[in-house]
Amino acid sequence: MSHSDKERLKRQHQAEHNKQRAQIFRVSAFVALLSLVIFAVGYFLAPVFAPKASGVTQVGSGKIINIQAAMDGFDIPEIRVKAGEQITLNLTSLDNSMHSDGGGKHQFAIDELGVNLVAQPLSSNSTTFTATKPGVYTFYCDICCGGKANPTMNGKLVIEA
Ligand SMILES: [Cu+2]
Repeated sequence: MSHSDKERLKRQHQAEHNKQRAQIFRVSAFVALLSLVIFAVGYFLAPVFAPKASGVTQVGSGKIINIQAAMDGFDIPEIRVKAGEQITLNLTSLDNSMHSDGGGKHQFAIDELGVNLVAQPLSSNSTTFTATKPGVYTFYCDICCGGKANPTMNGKLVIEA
């Protein structure tokens, strides 16, 4: 093998190597772009498919209440607890900040019990209180669409003796 043959072979090798690298780069760029698209789609659709994590759970001698609010009201119209129970209330707003009415915030207030909780758009907020006196209490949101007077934006907390 002459010197020039060796040189030619080396150049061929180099060219092959560069081609491979370019291809790896193209594949990586494609995978990166694809990941970004999948992430973006997932990010924007997540609230739509998010599990409805609302409900009332007994924990020891208290209750955890997960309640969600949107423009069409609270997803639990009536909550039953027992007098003396410690209540942890988690309020989630399902609306985003693009809502002109209330800016996507929702409230959970019970005047008689001094409960006044506000959840920011697409966020949760929580508070704890003790269910003292048995009775039927109205909880409401006074932030959005007609507020307190809107029949969908309120519900009942029943404290059983
Ligand atoms: Cu509201």
